[in-house]
Amino acid sequence: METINKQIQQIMQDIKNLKVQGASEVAKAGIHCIKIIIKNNPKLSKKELLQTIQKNTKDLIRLRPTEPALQNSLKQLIREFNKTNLEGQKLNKHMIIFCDNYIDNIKDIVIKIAKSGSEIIKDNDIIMTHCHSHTVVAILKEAKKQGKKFNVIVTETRPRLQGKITANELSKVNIPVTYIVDSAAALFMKDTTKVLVGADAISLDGSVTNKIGTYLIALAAKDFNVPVFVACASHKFDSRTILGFDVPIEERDTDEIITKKELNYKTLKIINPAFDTTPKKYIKQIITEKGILTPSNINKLSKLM
Ligand code: RUB
Repeated sequence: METINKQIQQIMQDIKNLKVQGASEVAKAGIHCIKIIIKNNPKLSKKELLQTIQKNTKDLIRLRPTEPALQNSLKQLIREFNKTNLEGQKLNKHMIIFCDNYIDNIKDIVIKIAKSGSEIIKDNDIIMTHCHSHTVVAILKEAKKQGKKFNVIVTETRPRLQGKITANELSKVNIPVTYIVDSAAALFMKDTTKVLVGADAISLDGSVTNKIGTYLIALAAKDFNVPVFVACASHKFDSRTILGFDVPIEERDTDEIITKKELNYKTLKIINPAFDTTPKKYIKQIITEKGILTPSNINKLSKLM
């Protein structure tokens, strides 16, 4: 049991410290974590197992509060658990298969979005992207595979520099990349033909929550008439927004920006929000596995879920 607990703690730590990052990967890791719990607790009663799952689900969600994909995935898992009449070993087996299928489904969704999203990439495009989205990288790799010739501008993405991951992954498949600091985005917008970013959450009003700085890039894009595309699986729809709530923005440790040693803290406040929300008027299209939507018809997603 000790080793299992360590394994679960490790997954949670990896999610918290961004070793596992990007909404889709976080959702997959969350499901994987619950799968380990189910697999290693064959002797618990159905009620005890459900309580253990629910407790760990809460812990997982608290790690990254701006992640509906994680929340929706875990909710589906609990729904399936409650729906089935199975007990004991049969229940365990059923839920383990459910977890494996769920993870495969997330992978398939990314492949599907890559296929349809690659259609927006044209020869000679200069695409600006921000942070590291597995979905965006998949689209760009697919477009490259199709023989399209384009360049990508990658912002470094302060404070955790996930842009480095994007730049490396694209360079590895010979896509030309220009790596810039975030504050150079407006300067480089005049050369940009499209902005393509991922998303952590989609709201009922069509706004998109993604890595901090996305909103600023969208504002610059608007000024240069550059269309903004968002690649986003439908399970990132945040149903709390149906009730009128905003997508909560995760605040991270301020040491990610600057350490306490470096500044006089007496009159100073440091805030480190991980995400921001771009209003729908700055977004041209949202590429989902259920089709390419405009922000105005995003409410279709709530019906399709
Ligand atoms: C990553 C980020 C990504 C989205 C989408 O933020 O903002 O654009 O999560 O990613 P962080 P994906 O590094 O803080 O997790 O397309 O992989 O789901």
